[in-house]
Amino acid sequence: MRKMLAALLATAAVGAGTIAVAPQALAASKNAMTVTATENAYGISGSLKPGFATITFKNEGKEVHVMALVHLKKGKTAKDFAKAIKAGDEAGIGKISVQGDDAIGAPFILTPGHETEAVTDTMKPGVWGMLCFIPDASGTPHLAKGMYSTFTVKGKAVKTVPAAQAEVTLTDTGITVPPQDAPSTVTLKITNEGENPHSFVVVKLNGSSTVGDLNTYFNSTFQGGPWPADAPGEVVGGIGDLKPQGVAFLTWKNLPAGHYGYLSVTGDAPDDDVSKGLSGEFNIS
Ligand SMILES: [Cu+2]
Repeated sequence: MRKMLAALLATAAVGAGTIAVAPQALAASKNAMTVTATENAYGISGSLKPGFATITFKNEGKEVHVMALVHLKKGKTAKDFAKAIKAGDEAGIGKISVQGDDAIGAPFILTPGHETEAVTDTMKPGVWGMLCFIPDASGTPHLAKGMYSTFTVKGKAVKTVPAAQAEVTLTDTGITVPPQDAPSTVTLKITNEGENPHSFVVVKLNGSSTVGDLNTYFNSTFQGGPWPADAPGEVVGGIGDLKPQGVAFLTWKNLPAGHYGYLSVTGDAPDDDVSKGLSGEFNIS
């Protein structure tokens, strides 16, 4: 668990940016699912087909929550998933899942009071499991308290490609973002040009805190339970692992002006993505 946590908020160099594309409205999509996290459960509304699918993740609780996804192997069911969770069998969950299928750039982690939206076109049909491994104040992972669920992806693939106003590129050694301040509402097209999966998590930094301060806080100081008001920052959005050559679209809406950071939370220290340069800071004006 400590290792999984370490993988979470792991940070550096920012290259020159790209941007362009006139702002366009995101095409209305009916292929959408909303996941609402509280202590300690998920509320899921909507359903997903393959193709371009919108996943909205909301944290309406007092603690940090993640929606980690696994794609169950053909023939494996919600019952098999629940059995492995109840047994506390991390390896068992791995055994019934298709390795690598989860690196789709879906929403991943949020601190309380935030909401994020991502569009991915790489969800394969079948049963998907969702779980939260963040610990409560006593160190018990939320999944052991019932924070897991399943949903099914089925039907005809949706081909509507979202419009984006800016681009972010992930590589194995850095993240390239537009050089200028970001708007309070935007859709980013995120492409992984590296040879390994990477993630893109967006944080709001408090006071003079840096993205490194928040990363260290999460990995070393935070022990679970309610997210403290005096933490170096908050996780306001982003996507989890995105496979090489993968593309995902991340939307944030009405984020307040301020100082922000981004980081890939993929990998375990000392080989985590932050140590390899995948983090940086920006302003929303
Ligand atoms: Cu949780």
